Amino acid sequence: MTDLANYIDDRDLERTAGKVLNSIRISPEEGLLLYTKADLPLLGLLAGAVRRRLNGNNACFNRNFHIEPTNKCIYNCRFCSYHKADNDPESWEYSQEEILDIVRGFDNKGVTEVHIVGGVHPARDIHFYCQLIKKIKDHRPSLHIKAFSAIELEYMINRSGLSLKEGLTTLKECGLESIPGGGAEIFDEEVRSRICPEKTSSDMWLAIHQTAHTLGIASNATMLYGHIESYDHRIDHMERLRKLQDKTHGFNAFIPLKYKKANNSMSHLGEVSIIEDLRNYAVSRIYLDNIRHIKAYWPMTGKAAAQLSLSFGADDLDGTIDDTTRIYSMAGAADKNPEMTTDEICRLIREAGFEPVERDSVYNFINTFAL
Ligand code: V47
Ligand code: SF4
Repeated sequence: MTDLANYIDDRDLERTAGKVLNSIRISPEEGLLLYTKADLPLLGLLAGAVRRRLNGNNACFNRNFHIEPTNKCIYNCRFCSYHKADNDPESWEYSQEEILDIVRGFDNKGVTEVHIVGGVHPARDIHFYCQLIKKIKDHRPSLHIKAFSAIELEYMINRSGLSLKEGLTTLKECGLESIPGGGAEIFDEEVRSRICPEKTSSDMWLAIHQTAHTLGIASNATMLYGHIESYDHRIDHMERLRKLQDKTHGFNAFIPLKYKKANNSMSHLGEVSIIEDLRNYAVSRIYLDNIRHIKAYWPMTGKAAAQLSLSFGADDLDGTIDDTTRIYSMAGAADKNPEMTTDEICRLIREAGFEPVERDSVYNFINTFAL
């Protein structure tokens, strides 16, 4: 192998790069070194090596749609542009029948997953959501239900007086099959107390995912970055996830979420650059050596940046979406009506030099698209 010393003039960085290329886990200090000292081409090379080891040349996606039952929320996360007060003309609250109408609207489409997340509605409990997912399953049993962030779960389970294990078991029996990664934000307690002080604690977020994993419910994990956090905080966040994943192996994908500034009370912070996004994808790919997939969520990044991120460690573009989510358009994402056809998503992947693969919600491959 080419001597890394010819290309890297920092000995610690050279040693860290050598570890990554030899599949040796890096420490939190070495993760920090990558954030602070490695240039973009080096990060691309290292993340590309890890990505190839775990996922070859594949880039996957699924055919999905979202349902956001309500944007009314008991919390007031400072970065959130989505939640609205009860009497705000921009607030909504769909009944079960209205939600089923959305599901029925996809009856003739080849979607495989419905992703359900929304605000934490004060009056809705586990019975409401159990009934809802049962009705969806009755209507279309093959549709995978990926639903409820840990924040919604904590509230609905708490209200019902059940333990986490009992609450999640009940939801699973009603049809819940996997859990999305929202609500993680940044685990550092001090930062969390400044950006979302009322929200579910980091320990509780981790406990909910751990309990889900032990019950056979897979989940994702997110990290909200590009606001007031430091690189130390990002490493601490990923370290907590890596430790939990060593125990449970229940996380399917990690999704870095870039803070978007429109219409929320942290707007003055601005947004980080695409270079920072790519650096962050790369370090995440390298650091989280035990989470197989890194997702570039294109309704947030935009299509071009999602394409680029495939060369910096990402291997999953989420789904076709079909214009069913508002979280990011309300926070200023360029694409106000996010949707992609299978043909378009395959073209984007191929253009970036990768092989498109349609996956199901737990990452079994359903379809390759041989030319
Ligand atoms: O937890 C809210 C984030 C998350 C803003 O699991 C913001 O497959 C940036 O978790 N700027 C919800 N981010 C969305 C989410 C998600 C998305 C896609 C796929 C999956 C998955 C999960 O959205 C929240 C919060 O971190 N968020 N407001 C904002 N202004
Ligand atoms: Fe509510 Fe989620 Fe927005 Fe926080 S991020 S205010 S929990 S909708």
